[in-house]
Amino acid sequence: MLTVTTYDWVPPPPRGFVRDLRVRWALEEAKLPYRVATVPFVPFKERGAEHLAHQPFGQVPWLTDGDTTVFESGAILLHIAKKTGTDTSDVIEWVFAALNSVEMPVVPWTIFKFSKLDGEAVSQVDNFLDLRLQRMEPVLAAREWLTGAFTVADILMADVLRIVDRFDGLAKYPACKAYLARATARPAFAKAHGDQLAHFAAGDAKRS
Ligand SMILES: N[C@@H](CCC(=O)N[C@@H](CS)C(=O)NCC(=O)O)C(=O)O
Repeated sequence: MLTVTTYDWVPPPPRGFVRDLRVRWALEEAKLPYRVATVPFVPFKERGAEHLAHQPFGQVPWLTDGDTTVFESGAILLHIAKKTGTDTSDVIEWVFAALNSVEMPVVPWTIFKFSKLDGEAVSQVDNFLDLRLQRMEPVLAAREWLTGAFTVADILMADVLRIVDRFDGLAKYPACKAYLARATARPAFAKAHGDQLAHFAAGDAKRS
């Protein structure tokens, strides 16, 4: 049995975006049965040795598959792709592109958006992200999915673009927006997203 570990609860803002969503989505697409386990959402200093043994940065998610435990959402999705024989070179390159080329500016960009900061550093990160989206736009205008069929690379690229779209950062990029709409219209996304929201709502109930 495969086990995805996430937090037992998070505050409302990250709900629907916690990265166990990527893992749930990939497992739903692959039709692989899995269970969800939790670690307590506590301040970093209180995260236990068991948590750090699975995820050295004290984050989530990680996946347990028999005796194997995998952290980093990209590595987990490649592990799932390997199980389904879809870990081809073009998939691997787009997995890295999603995480290492597009998500790289998205993370600081999102921090700036949440904190409503402005200034020179913010403009530089805006420009960095724009450069990546300007290149993704013709790529996604020319194809339905990154490598022909829908794969884990699309899950990662779409999930990264969801973060940008949350702050309306795709307004100038209609092909990116249309690709995101195609990806999130998939039943496996709806199931993964709904399950994550229900999971954290159940966490609310346990806390009250
Ligand atoms: N590169 C990691 C990032 C993991 C990550 O950012 N996890 C967030 C939840 S989405 C987390 O655990 N945040 C709490 C923290 O960093 O203390 C991955 O893709 O798995």
